[in-house]
Amino acid sequence: MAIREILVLPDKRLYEVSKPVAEITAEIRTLVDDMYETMYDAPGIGLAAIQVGVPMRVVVTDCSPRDDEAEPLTLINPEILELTGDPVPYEEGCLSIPDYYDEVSRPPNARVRYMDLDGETHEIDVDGLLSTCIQHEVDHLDGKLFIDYLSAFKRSRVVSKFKKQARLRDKLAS
Ligand code: GNR
Ligand code: NI
Repeated sequence: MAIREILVLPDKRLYEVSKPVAEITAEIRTLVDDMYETMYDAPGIGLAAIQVGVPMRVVVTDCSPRDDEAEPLTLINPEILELTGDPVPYEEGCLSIPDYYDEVSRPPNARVRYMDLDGETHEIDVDGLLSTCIQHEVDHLDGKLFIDYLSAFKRSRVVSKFKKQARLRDKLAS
């Protein structure tokens, strides 16, 4: 297992649409192992493969409360079948947009279809934090970030800040 580097804004790969997994290969299993290690190390409650630079429809989550037993959930090719309920605001963050948090309103209930690492298809109903997390991760697979739900003004301010940081990093490294 290995901790992989997490892409951060303004990395353009974060806007790529990820491809479905056709077959669960050894590479996919290694990717999933590494994604858990990377997510727990960060720490975060979810991670999409594109955040480690792999444009495949693979997500890992663990929304269990701190100090409770781990509840890892691996979703291959997740699909949101239905979203219900009046949108509820929640303060979101993203490992690819470090140290920035803002409120996003999403429907509270989701029906999700996904495949596990054994190739079995499941359909589950989720709510609460897990619903928010899965919606956030499936957005990543479609090249969408939580800041895309904010006003253009706020979004461009955040993107500009990260572009400036990247320029400074490049300058210091050269
Ligand atoms: O760790 C994370 N926390 C979080 C909090 C509120 C809503 C979504 C998330 S997901 C985020 C990890 C991440 O960036 N996943 O893509
Ligand atoms: Ni994220």
